[in-house]
Amino acid sequence: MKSRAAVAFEAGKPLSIVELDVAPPQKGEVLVRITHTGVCHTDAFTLSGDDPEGLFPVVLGHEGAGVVEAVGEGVTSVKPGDHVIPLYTAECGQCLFCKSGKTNLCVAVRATQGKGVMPDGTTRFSYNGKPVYHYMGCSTFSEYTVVAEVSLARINPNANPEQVCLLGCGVTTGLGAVKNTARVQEGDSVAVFGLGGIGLAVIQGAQMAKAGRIIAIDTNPAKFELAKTFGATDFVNPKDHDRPIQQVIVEMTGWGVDHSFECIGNVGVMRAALECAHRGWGQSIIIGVAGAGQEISTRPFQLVTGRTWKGTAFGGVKGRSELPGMVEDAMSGKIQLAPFVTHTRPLTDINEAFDLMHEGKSIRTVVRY
Ligand code: NAD
Ligand code: AHE
Ligand code: ZN
Repeated sequence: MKSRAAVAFEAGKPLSIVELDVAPPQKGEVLVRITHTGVCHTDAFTLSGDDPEGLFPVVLGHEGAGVVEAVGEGVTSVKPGDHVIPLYTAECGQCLFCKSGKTNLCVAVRATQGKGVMPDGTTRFSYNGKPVYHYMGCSTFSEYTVVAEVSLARINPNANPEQVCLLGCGVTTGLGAVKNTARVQEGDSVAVFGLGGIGLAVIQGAQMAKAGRIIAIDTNPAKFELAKTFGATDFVNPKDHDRPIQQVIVEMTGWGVDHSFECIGNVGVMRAALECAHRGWGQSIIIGVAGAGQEISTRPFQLVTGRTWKGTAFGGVKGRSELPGMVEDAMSGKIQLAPFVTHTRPLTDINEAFDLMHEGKSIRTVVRY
């Protein structure tokens, strides 16, 4: 079948709107009609050419919502007409990782997913007879996409897809990082570096956890207003200070914060986030994704004196088990999604979503088909 899609033919170039060929879903696969997709900074990161797993040509996009159109052989957990959110972190329930009860990092399809292909090693997308790669097991920048059955969460059909698509990545990652990875407790102090979709979701999560002080840090002060509505109590622009930002945060708090979150993908800021964590017990959670070849560093003394460095993928959330409930929470107002959707665009204008992100004007642009 034909599908309208935004294809990244080359790194660093705008996406091209084309008609792709999409092959039918094979065994264990599902054809999904995407109705809405967010644009996350990770899409821009991979498009930039900095992603070690980046492959071209590719259909990017991993923050979508849609409806099942058809299922391949042996698929039992979803049927045509079901409303779904594609998952870049699958949940098979069978692998060592799923069974461990310790992590959401299912490996059922991860190896082929990282190579831009379906589990049988081939692609379902092609253009002019040549294969086009899949991305993060989702490829939501195509109206019709094929994903593994284990990479789909079935959700309430009455949910607003323009909003709940953000549970496919950004909002879930931020909320989960607070709840599952950091386990923020009532009264804890929190510092959030980077106030995009991820950082603002961390702030929302911190408020839900009844954190005490929530320090919001960004070089773009235009982000502070929304951070305040989500519950941030203090606002810091590193550009207003002539000393290291970790020093500023430690001076503000006495000994540093209980939890810090890096939501940018900047290894220098990751160091600052670790070093503003409280002596003896503070922890820092890396959420941001850094480019090929980049590494983190700090003085080991920072860890010797009780700080912990952690990271999180998709906020530690198991998508098939937990996303349906998070969708219900969004529908009942327990999770706020509307403020994240600062812009909407038709597919034809998807490149504007990237421009708005790079200009610091948007939190999330949601693209509709
Ligand atoms: P975004 O571009 O919307 O937001 C980033 C924010 O960081 C912006 O507000 C920007 O002004 C701010 N910033 C940039 N440099 C800064 C600096 N030096 N100091 C302070 N603030 C600075 O991005 P996003 O969509 O919110 O994504 C954030 C990061 O999280 C990206 O690296 C993305 O790839 C990553 N991410 C990771 C996961 C995961 O599961 N680990 C999930 C989603 C996104
Ligand atoms: N491909 C990159 C790593 C990218 C990365 O870390 N992705 C995050 C999700 S970002 C969502 O916006 C993640 O979940 N990672 C775990 C995983 O299994 O991919 C690289 O460095 O190779
Ligand atoms: Zn993302």
